[in-house]
Amino acid sequence: MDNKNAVKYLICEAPVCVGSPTNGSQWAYSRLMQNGLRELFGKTALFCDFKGERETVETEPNERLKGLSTVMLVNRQNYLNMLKGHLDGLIPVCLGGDHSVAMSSIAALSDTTGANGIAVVYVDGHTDINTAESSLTGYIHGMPLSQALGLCPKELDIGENKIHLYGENLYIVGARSIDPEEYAICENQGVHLYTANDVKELGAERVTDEILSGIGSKKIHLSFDVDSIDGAEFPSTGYVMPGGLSFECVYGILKKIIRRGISSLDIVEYNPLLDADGSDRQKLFKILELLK
Ligand SMILES: [Mn+2]
Repeated sequence: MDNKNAVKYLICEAPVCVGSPTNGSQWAYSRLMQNGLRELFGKTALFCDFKGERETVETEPNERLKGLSTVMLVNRQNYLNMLKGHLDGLIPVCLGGDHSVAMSSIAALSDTTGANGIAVVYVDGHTDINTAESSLTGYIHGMPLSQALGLCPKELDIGENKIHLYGENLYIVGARSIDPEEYAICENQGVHLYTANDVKELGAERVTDEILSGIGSKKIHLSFDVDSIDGAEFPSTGYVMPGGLSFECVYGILKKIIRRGISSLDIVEYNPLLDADGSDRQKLFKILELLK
């Protein structure tokens, strides 16, 4: 029987927004804390507030890797926090921040398990698999998956190894904004790509079953970007796009994967500055309840 008082999670704040073009996601964790995050978990979680400077001055503005020094400052600390969670036998949960923080979350699981032993389920409206060369914008939140696959320049290195994940163990779900070069990278790397349309056609149930059977016994890092949900249902994020999955559909996918058992989790790109009435925050809390 589960001990309701046993500590199970380490909730880690990863406050960075400059890996994206939109200000605000760096406040997601503090907004959730102000509204009952600690109470939701009770004694089952420890909390790791971000320590130290949140932003650095970009001494050499880098158009190819925008916000590089701040992105890496936050990722280096997130790596250590997530690593500590794994070493203490907890499930670390990274609350971003923009999606650049997935670089360190994936690296922490990989460095404690071995790249061969992990799979990533990436629920996102984008594929986030641009390299520094293929990116049209230079925003690092569009690159964490190519970084994990070892395709990015050394400025983005994090953790002990260059390659943290193999493409055949990467499952992207719900993408609907995909650059042509990203399709090519997915194909070359053997990535399993289920677009939003694929999910609508096949059904969330079948897609999730396929993914879990492909993953087998590997450890799962689940990375959830709120922009996988249609913009009409979850507008508090940097890219509000139509054609997304319904909240109910995304909730069902996350539920099934969490029930199977995950080793770590990201929740990213929630922007509380765009959520005046708190209705999207309530949706996030519904998702966080799945961890109870
Ligand atoms: Mn993303």
